[in-house]
Amino acid sequence: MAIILTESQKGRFATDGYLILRGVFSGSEIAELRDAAAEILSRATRGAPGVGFDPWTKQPGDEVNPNRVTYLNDIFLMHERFDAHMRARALTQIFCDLYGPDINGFQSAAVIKTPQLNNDFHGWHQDAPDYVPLSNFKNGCAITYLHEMGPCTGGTSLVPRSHRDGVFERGYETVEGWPVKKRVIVGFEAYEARAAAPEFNSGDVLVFDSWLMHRANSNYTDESKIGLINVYQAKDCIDLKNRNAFGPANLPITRSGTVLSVEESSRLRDEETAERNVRG
Ligand SMILES: O=C(O)CCC(=O)C(=O)O
Repeated sequence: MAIILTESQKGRFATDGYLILRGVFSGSEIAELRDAAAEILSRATRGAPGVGFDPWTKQPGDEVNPNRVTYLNDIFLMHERFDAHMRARALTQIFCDLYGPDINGFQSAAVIKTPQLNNDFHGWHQDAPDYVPLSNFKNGCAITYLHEMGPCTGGTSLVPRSHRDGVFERGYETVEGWPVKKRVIVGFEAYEARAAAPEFNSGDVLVFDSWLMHRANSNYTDESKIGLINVYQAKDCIDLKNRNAFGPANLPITRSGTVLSVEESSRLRDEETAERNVRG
């Protein structure tokens, strides 16, 4: 179901830096996405390059995620259901409403909070430090929740209105007894009291500006909780140093508000890349 954002929702996104859209995907769509996730998670074995694994234990995980994968990139290349999800009108319309009719892909990933995962090491962060310099602010993320997920069950916390205060320095702290360092935002104390930890239902979508401070929560349940990450940017938001190494980098997804097919996207990316190279 494509949602047309109201002026009030667009205003809230501009002011708060995020929107929560309820029931965007139906039960049957979520069931298909969960099946596709189980398929690719069963193939991701510990040590595979570019894949994140639960740092706390090497014990087997649950049925859908036996190897305790926590992070998987470029899932649109691993399963056609995730390519279709990246092009879903329900997601692309949101970004056309926010950024205009020509939208490119930027990232297509899955974040999995494994059973009993203490995710505090993941830490408060902004995504923008990994992306800048960009030529404008028209870059944002949609998380599609495949399960009920909240403050202690693998949801996402965020700090409303933290997105236009700049790109903050990132730090990494050693915590005694932890297998990995804890990621932090330097200066976060000034924001902590404003943090919110919403409850999400399966099929809900969180849309947030890539400069917004946020965190992936711990999961104190016995089942893996899966969120799909789709980052998009406007065609006129230029990755000035070509830093984006994800598969959807510069991949046209909509043009003039129309969703492109896999073939159209790839042909147009080649054409636009050739044009950019000619212009230098
Ligand atoms: O999975 C989440 O809840 C948040 C994901 C996240 O923080 C990220 O990918 O940057």
